[in-house]
Amino acid sequence: PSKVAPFITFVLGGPGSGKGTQCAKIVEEFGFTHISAGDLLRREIASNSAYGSVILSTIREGKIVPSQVTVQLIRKEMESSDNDKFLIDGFPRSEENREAFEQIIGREPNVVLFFDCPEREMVKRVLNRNQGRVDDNIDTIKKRLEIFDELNWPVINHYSMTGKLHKIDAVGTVDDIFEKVRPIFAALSF
Ligand code: UP5
Ligand code: MG
Repeated sequence: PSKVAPFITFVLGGPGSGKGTQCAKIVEEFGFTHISAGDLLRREIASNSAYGSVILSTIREGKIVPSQVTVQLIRKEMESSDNDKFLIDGFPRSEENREAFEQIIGREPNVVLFFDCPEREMVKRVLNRNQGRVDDNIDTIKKRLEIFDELNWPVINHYSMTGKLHKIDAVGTVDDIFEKVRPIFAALSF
């Protein structure tokens, strides 16, 4: 693994705002390693790990898995990578998540993206996704949106105040949106 301090990007936005879709494009063009916190948690469920059943019921309720669990999964993923550029997708979801990352990893993000999308559009996208996720039903989506509203805004406001936040209008085609994302990374000369 690389000895230099890694470049860390947090990717924020409500359920279905397009975080995963845009991360795939950033990976392609700028060579980041994509770490989706939700994917790591779903992998834990699938592997029948000790925390699997707690994680499953938490995701079903649209709630937030204990920070320690998520941060340790992210840490392992970063440590086992040779890359020094990471997109951390769907994390931190709360101020408590954010503080746990800073304590355990001992780092702050270099850049924070926030995909700003109207609720109606997010609901439509999630219901159309059809990939069998246990949380892609209307009841859980409502809860995910409530939790997002209650706990993610303080995180977004924090990074806005520290000048790290790039707010991106997430309505439009995938390519339209990536046109707004590209200059952020192009300017960093990766
Ligand atoms: N799509 C994408 N872009 C589009 C566009 N421009 N126009 C039209 N359609 C577009 O996109 C969603 C769908 O929309 C896809 O079908 C896509 O093709 C289409 P996607 O890129 O998947 O959006 P994303 O923002 O990634 O949506 P996702 O549902 O993954 O967001 P969530 O934040 O809800 O999900 P996540 O996997 O991050 O978390 C799931 C749960 O895990 C959480 O609710 C929580 O319970 C738990 N969790 C934690 O507890 N802690 C964590 O740190 C992370 C997760
Ligand atoms: Mg996603």
